[in-house]
Amino acid sequence: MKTNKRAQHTKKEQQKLLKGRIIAHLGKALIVEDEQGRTARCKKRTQLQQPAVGDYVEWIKTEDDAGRVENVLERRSLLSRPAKNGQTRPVAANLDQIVIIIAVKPTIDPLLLDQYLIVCEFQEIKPLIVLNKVDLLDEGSRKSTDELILLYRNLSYEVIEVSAVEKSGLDKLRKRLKNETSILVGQSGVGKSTITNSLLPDLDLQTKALSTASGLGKHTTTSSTLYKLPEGGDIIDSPGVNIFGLAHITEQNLAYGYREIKHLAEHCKYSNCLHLKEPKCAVKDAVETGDVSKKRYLRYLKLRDKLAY
Ligand SMILES: Nc1nc2c(ncn2[C@@H]2O[C@H](COP(=O)(O)OP(=O)(O)OP(=O)(O)O)[C@@H](O)[C@H]2O)c(=O)[nH]1
Ligand SMILES: [Mg+2]
Ligand SMILES: [Zn+2]
Repeated sequence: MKTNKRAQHTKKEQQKLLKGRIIAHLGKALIVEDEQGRTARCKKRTQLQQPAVGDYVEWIKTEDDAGRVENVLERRSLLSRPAKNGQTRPVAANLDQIVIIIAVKPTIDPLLLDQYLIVCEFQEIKPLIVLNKVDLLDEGSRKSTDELILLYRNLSYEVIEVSAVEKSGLDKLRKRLKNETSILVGQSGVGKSTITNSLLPDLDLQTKALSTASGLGKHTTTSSTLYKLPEGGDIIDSPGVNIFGLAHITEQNLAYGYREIKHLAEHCKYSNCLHLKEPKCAVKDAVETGDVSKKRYLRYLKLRDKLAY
């Protein structure tokens, strides 16, 4: 009798909706962190939309360290990437900031940089540009890099220079990451994981907890993972692949993704001007006078081609 009661009680307890956050997506498992900082390996309710790293969720415990995600709570932002059949897949949710890492090695790809910035403008998520590996700069690369940085600073984008290996510039970066949820993005090899490492004194611990929770053994950076910063806030280390794209962006929004074009567009003769061959186009005029960078404008045209409007 007594035992029965306890069993019932336990069952009730287990059905209680708990609050948590998705911190990784490993294999088929969703790793949920509860409000006490404990992790559990979860499945999701069959009908539920795919949760993303950073999602706040309601979940129930089905075993000691396992459970099922029942609901995804409202998101304040969502980053997705194109998937098969013209669909999109969520990459990370509830982001405040996208930290775009560039480095001398692999060579900076300004077209990729612009694409990340367009996503930031479009999704209204704060961008931060970080130039890593400054220890590798020589006279030649310093000059071309400075030119590029100046272009973006003149557009009011913040650029921070760091060396994750020499641990320089990291305090400035820490300040900008404090109390925010940020995702690190950029080409493979620019140093996202090394930066993550140098910001987290307890990375080993956090990684160990993850591999235990997932039951997958050693954790590799094949998927995005959320880590807690000691100063408050979180960073998501993402794999270097093309984690998001411009798949569903309209022609007009692509143009607005170039903030200097957006600022000038209201002065164009036509309100729907795409700044191509239209007469009295304020953007093209500004490119002529040098007020708008020709390089950026050409990249805008190149992206239009790529998206085949
Ligand atoms: N010289 C120098 N090398 C660095 C620096 N930061 C990272 N590296 C090296 O760059 C290489 C790639 O670094 P990762 O941190 O793995 O790059 P990642 O961006 O995480 O790459 P993916 O996970 O493939 O997307 C490693 O060999 C690092 O040691 C730096 O500040 N200076
Ligand atoms: Mg990595
Ligand atoms: Zn125009």
